[in-house]
Amino acid sequence: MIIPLLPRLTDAELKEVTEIAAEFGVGIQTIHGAQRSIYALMGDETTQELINRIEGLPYIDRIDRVQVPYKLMARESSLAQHQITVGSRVLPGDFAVIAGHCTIDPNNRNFFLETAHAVKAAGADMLRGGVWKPRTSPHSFQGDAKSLDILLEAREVTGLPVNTEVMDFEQARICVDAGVDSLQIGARSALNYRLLQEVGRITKGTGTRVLLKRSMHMGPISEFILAGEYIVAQGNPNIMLCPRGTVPGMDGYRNHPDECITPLLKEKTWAPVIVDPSHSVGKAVYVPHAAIAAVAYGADGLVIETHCQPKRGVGDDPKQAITPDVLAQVIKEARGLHTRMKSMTKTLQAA
Ligand SMILES: [Mn+2]
Repeated sequence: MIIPLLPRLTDAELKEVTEIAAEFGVGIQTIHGAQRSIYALMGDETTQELINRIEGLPYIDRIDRVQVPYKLMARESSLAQHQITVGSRVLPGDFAVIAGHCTIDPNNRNFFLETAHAVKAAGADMLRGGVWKPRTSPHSFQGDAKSLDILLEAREVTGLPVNTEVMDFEQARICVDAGVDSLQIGARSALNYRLLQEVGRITKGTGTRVLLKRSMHMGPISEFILAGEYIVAQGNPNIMLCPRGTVPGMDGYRNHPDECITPLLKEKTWAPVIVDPSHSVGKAVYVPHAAIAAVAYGADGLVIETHCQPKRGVGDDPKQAITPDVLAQVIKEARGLHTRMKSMTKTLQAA
């Protein structure tokens, strides 16, 4: 696959490139980032003749050939300069924190609003709240569409952008129509390639962020990055990768913590890495440790379950949500460490 880029092509130019590519059975996906536009030729086999034809066009500035299986997510991709905003933070570079309930209790609006104000005061940049939840048991609370109104009300009163999980196309459509700022694809859905494509397709050009969690069943790092590629290939480059622990089975922790993959992800892809320490260790008392470890590994941000009264929460909150007071301490430490890690990384790269 090859990527001809800059400057932005006119309609007539794009039509010409598209027609040439079509002769070789290759499609084109246009992605308009904040800084530049890229035109990705998508096909398994790209012949030298096709490359020569396109390279010969007078308005083509450059063609990048990407050799890894993920073409758009790769460090070598023209999207490598792409930046994503989370509230007032610009990633990569800044450090962003997403915090709030695992699940919004539709019958307890005040809890969520109280948490929303408190996480904002603690320094969070985005509010999380589960409207629909994938639960192991069909008898557990599954979430309620009414909670979306509570989430949007919390955004209104705090000014924080909001993130919520979607499990199917209908939920994604409802959220995009409602202007939800960030869609979360959960660990169980991260291997649902059809959903990844649909979410990428309907969020193209909307500015919607996608927080993609790592499936507990993903092995190689490339499998995680390729899941992100599904979304970006549909035209939405606003993707954040989220390690959240892999298979259950370590005594004492909910899952195997995997914040240690952060430097590997950052070496291979430009997408910001937002670590979820809550689902990784799964107990409030361990969450601050895992959060700070993630920052030491170079994370661009954290997503942390936080509840004003964890014991009265629903979903995962009673056992793993931290309080806004603890969140404030974690954020303070995390921001300081992130700044120090950035200068250390610069020193290492220069050495
Ligand atoms: Mn949860």
